[in-house]
Amino acid sequence: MSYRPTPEDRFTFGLWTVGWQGRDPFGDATRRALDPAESVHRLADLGAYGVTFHDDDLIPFGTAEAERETHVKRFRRALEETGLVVPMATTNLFTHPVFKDGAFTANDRDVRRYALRKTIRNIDLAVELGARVYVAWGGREGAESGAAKDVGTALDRMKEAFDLLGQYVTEQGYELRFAIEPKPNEPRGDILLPTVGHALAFIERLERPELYGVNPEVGHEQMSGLNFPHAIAQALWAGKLFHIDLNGQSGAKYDQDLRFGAGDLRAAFWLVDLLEGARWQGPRHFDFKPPRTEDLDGVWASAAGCMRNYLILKERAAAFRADPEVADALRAARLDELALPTAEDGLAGLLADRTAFEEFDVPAAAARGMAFERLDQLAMDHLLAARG
Ligand code: 3MF
Ligand code: MG
Ligand code: MG
Repeated sequence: MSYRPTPEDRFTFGLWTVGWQGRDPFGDATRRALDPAESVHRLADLGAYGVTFHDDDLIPFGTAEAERETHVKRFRRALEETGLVVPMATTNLFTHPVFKDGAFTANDRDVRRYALRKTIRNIDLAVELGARVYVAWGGREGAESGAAKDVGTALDRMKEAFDLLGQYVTEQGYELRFAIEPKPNEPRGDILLPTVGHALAFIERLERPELYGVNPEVGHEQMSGLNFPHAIAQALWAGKLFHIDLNGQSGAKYDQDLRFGAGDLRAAFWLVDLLEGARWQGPRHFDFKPPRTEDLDGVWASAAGCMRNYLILKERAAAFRADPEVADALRAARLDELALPTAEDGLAGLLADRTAFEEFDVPAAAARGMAFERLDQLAMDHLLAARG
């Protein structure tokens, strides 16, 4: 297997990922700026399928109206030359100081109105460029101190914002759905809608819940010490996985945004196993940061590594699932039994069944081994290519 990506693999990258210049809270940029058209060409050469962007990645903040089209044209030409597509776009509501206290939930009402207009303006462009998903990451929606944000009221404003955006796309007849991206902290001390679970619960309170899903990011859930494949499994179960941000993270610390496969490799293996097993149709989108130690060659090596690692893990997961010994171990671990309804005989049947309680052999059931260790070692062997 060559692990060479092709557009059929549906790998996409944010312009801001390879374009990250390495500026962090402690240090200046270590790399020059990349022209979006240059990134499009380089990513196409590497075998990517598409690119995504924040409004400000494409059209620098404050660009005069007359100049906007020049940037868009250049980008569009690069897309045409390479065949790359734009499945998703998003709004930068976090870099400019005007958003220092948030956008949709800023205490200042005029900032909230401005944030909505900035978003709507980019939604028009996103649709024009063919995007079907619009991501919303509320990085500045939060607080560093207790009384500064009335969380219930802020959630009212968040709901108001998403309902207005839903109304806008409905009235325009756009085929665009929203994907909310949770993150627990950074840049705010605490961010609203911190995990996939919070976002899923929030969505059900919106006026048009069917328009909204989630865009979970590997490292963001892991920053809270959560199991990312489990979050994705629940989002899939709820029919709410609209998009995904793939990257790497080592434990609960700052948002490392490592290339996919770095960091928690076992979580990456189970994630790919889950996505491929579910026949996930959406793009495999990378939201990573090539470390600031790298020059531009290192940036492209890092981007290529994201795709290569996905393909390696896809192959490893397929080998795991195809192994007859794994099938046997899955049966021994009674996964087939988990798939059976607990009470297909209904509540009355359950209550009438003496073997379910009065005659249930509790000590025997407690003594049964689950055989999970053999199963997990088989997974480890496949992950490490230690099974021929
Ligand atoms: C920050 C992020 C964001 C979002 C992006 C929307 C800058 O940790 O993950 O990247 O992904 O704003 O897609
Ligand atoms: Mg991140
Ligand atoms: Mg992200």
